[in-house]
Amino acid sequence: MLTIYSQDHRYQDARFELIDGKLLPPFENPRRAEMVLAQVQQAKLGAVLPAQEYGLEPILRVHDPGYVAFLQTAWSEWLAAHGDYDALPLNWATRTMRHDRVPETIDGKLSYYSFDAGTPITAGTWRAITAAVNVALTAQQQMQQGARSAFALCRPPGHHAARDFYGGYCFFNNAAVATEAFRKAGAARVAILDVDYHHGNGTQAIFYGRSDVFFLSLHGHPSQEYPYFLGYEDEVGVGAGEGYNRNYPLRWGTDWASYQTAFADAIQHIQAYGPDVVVVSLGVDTFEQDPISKFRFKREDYCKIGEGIASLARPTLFVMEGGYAVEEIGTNVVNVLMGFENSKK
Ligand code: SS9
Ligand code: ZN
Repeated sequence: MLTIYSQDHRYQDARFELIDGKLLPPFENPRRAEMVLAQVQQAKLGAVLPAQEYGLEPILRVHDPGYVAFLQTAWSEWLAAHGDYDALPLNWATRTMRHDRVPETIDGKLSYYSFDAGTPITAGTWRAITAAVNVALTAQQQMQQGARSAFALCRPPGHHAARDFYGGYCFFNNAAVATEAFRKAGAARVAILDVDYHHGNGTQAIFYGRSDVFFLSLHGHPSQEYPYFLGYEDEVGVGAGEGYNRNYPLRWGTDWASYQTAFADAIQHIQAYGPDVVVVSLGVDTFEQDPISKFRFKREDYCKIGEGIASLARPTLFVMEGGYAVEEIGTNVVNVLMGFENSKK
C-alpha cells in the first residue's frame, strides 16, 4: 500500500495543551506522525510519496470561505494582539446567545470558529493544516489513477472539524476533503467509516443531509466522552441524508469482544450501501494504553479492523486521525494496514 507523507506537519507544534485543568506538553505532537512513518518503513508497507499542492479550491468544497480566511490570518492577528503565545479561545456562544454575528477581533473570532480550548493555533498551524489536506488529496489522486488503496498519513487530524469550526486538534477535515474529491472525480457513493475513539462530529455534520456520503462512526459514548454533544445512536441523517448516518456509541472499558458486534454491523451496512470508495478515518486512540481514552484495544485487535475493512473488497483510502500512545501508535496503525493488505484477495 502507498503512503503519502509531508514533513510540514511539524509546523503544528504547540507549546501547551489545556487538558484536565493542566497546561501540559501537547498529546497531539509531531512525534506521532514520525512514529507512524517509521513503522510504515520498518514494516515495508510500500512506497512513501510526498504530497502535491492542490490550493484552496478543494478545501472550499467542504469549508466555509470565512472560516478558511480566519484560519489563514488567525496567527498574525493573535500575535499582533497578544504576542508569541499559543492562540486559544476562552468563551463560546451557548444557549440563549447569538450565533449570527462574527466578531471583528481575534479573540471573538477564535471563540466563534472553535468548540474547545484544547486546539492551539500557532505560527505554523496554517502551513501544517494545508499540508495535511494535500496529503489526503495526493492519496485520493493516486487512487483515481488506479491504486486500490492508499494511506494518507495526515497530521493534524481532521474528523472533529466541521464546515466552519475547529476543535479536537482538527482544523480542516482531511477525510471530508478527500471524499469530495472522490465525488468530483466521479464516485457516486462514498462510505466513511470512522474508527477513531472519538465521535467524528465534524464529518457527520458535513454530510448529514446527504445520501451520496454514508457516515458511520464507532466511538466513546457521548454521555461519557468528548465531544459530548454529538454521536448518539438516534442521529440517522436528515432530509435526503436520512438513513445515511450511523453511530455506534460504546461505553468506557469497551474491548474488542464488546466492539466487534457493532463493527460487524457497520461493515454489513457499508456492504449493503455498495460504495464506490471507502474512506477510513483511522484513529488508534482505542488502544488500552492511550493516555486520553478509555477503550481497551490490544495491538493485535488492529489487524482485525484491517481484515474487516478488507472484506468489503472496495477501493479504500485510510486517513490518519487520532492516537496518543506515541510509542505504540505506529505499530497499531500498521497493524490495521497490514491486516487489510494480508487479507484482501
Ligand atoms: C480528554 C480531552 C480530550 C480532545 C481530544 C481530541 C481527540 C482527537 N479528557 N480533548 S482524535
Ligand atoms: Zn480521537
